[in-house]
Amino acid sequence: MEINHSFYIKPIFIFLITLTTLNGQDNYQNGAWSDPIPFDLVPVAVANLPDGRLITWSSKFHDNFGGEDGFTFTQIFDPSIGADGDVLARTVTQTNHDMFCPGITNLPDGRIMATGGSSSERSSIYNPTTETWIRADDMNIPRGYHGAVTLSDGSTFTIGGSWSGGEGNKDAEIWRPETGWRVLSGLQNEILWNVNDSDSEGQGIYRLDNHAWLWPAPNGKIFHAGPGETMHWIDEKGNNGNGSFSSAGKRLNDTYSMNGNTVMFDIGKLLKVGGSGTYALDSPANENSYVIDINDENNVQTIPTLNSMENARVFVSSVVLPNGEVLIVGGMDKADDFSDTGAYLTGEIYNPDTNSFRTVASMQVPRTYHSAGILLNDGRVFIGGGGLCGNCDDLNHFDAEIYSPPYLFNTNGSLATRPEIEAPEVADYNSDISVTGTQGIVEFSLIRFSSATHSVNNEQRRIPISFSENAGAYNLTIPNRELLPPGNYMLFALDSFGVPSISETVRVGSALPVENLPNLVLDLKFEEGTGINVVDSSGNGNNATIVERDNNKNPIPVTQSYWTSDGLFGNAMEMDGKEFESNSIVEVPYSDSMASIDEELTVMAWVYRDEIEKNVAILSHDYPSLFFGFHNSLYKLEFPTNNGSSVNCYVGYSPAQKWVHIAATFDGQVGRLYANGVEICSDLASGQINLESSEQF
Ligand SMILES: [Cu+2]
Repeated sequence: MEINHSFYIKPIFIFLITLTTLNGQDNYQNGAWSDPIPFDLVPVAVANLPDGRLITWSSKFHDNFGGEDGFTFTQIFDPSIGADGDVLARTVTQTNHDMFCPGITNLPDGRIMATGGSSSERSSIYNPTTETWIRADDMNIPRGYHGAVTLSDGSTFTIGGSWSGGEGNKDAEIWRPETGWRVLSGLQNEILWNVNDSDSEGQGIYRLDNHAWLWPAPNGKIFHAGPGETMHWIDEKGNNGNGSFSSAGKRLNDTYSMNGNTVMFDIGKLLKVGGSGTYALDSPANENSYVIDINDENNVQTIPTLNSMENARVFVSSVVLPNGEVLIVGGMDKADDFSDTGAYLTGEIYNPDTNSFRTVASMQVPRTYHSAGILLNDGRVFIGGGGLCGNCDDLNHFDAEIYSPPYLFNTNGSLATRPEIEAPEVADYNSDISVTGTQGIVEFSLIRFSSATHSVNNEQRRIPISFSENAGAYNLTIPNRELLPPGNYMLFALDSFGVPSISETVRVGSALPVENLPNLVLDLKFEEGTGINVVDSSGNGNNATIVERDNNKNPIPVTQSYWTSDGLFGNAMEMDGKEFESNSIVEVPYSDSMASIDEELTVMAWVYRDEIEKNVAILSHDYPSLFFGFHNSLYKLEFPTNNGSSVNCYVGYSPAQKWVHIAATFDGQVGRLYANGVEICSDLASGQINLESSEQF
């Protein structure tokens, strides 16, 4: 009995030891996956938040898509809870925007912008500080599956998107909080494909302008890398501000690669993987992989990788790692949307030093169409979702998995000790920052906070940072905005074993001011939030005062606060909306600089009207010597000139319950009204603007 017993124990003991050792080597070579982490929705879209958490969302359903009823299921994932992270309660976002299949950008101030998709003209912005989505101004062109990216000046750029809001005519648009959306008529969606692409794409224009790969480049232009055959340089400022473009050649013999992707893993270097010749229809995945070097504008180089990926993939995610390697994960062998047949569970890692791929550990759940992968701020990788197809039960993946890359392990498979760093929260361009930390760090890199859906993540980029060390005190040199578009970055430090730190969040740069306006007379930002003074930021000292008046129009002490923190960006003023006998008004005294307005005038404002019944003056002076605002449902610019002519622009435009950007201009010949960047009224007039009375504005 006893002998038998010991005989049994011993082999089992040896077997366990062997398994542990193999497992250990396995972690060090192949990395390791968590078990699936359950979600209450299919996470189709995902974005990094400044505190390390992720925001994920599906559509107006948690398990399906279709229609555009104006809300979205969202869920926050917190990787810092427990070993594998945890998911917070599911919420429903009401911004009149079904954010399924959007463009996503990470704004310079850390907020997340989602545009178009099922609600094809809408824009919504998530504020991680207040943990709420707000509605932003509508795009001029409705779209879904468009390409979107943050530019080096902080603007959001978008192009294409015939999947939603009608086919074709999806010209580029650009957005700034100060000016709203503006169409770039020189950049039509047709630039995104050539004749070979349209011959290849079995679903026509509906798909040809989908998911553009867009990269702000070291030369300050936008590099369009695919998925069409021909690459382009796009200059959104060219052609008098309407946008211009030129060919940057082809990716050698690569073909149309829809639902493949590119990722910037080093300065001006993109890795291209995967894709297929048609969006769906079981079109086979292609195995063409290249490094595209865009550092020389006149000599864009496409270099084939040394080997191909083991698995040619479509609907694939690429995630750049702190050490410059790229994890290729998910996808399948053919473009069969809403199927897991042919899915690849094995991950592959591209190593830029060897210019080749190797296979690594396999996850448990297929991640095909409608899956999304993204880097976590601790150097692990999140991939979740797949499906969102209603009654397709086993294809709906209400979960995510976390990958720990090999660099997190010792050779025996135990978790490696990670270097530690402390960095400032903000950094400026072309200047140094001081970072303290573990001695002997050999590499620093900044990886931009990003966002992913439908295989595309145009926001992620890794930029290595040069530095010097003095016994754990590091001096890092932050390069220019062309390399680092403004926004939040993860600062990683790597030790001599290649083990990365947990990252520090650094806000790099900020959006450029819209433009230097030497003739700016009055600029009220309404940021004060308290009191009765409103500061003029134009430099002319036209500071304003909040005034209440009695029934005889005499000023009385202000009785209440008209401030709200619910502005489109920051604070705003809430006024009663009465044109005459208003009891709340912001008054600007008459001054030399105001009186100097004579030949030309531009007035712009962001406005949110609760209702359309009232007359609202946005800027008026000694009525009717100047009126800009709303007469009930009419949008209006009116003033007489000094020679008896007058501008009388009236147009039926009465937006309510949403933020709109309104503007009026007069150039000495024509008065014009704009709404969200589109001209909607004009009226000829001659003579000069005549603001002679000394009454306040
Ligand atoms: Cu989709």
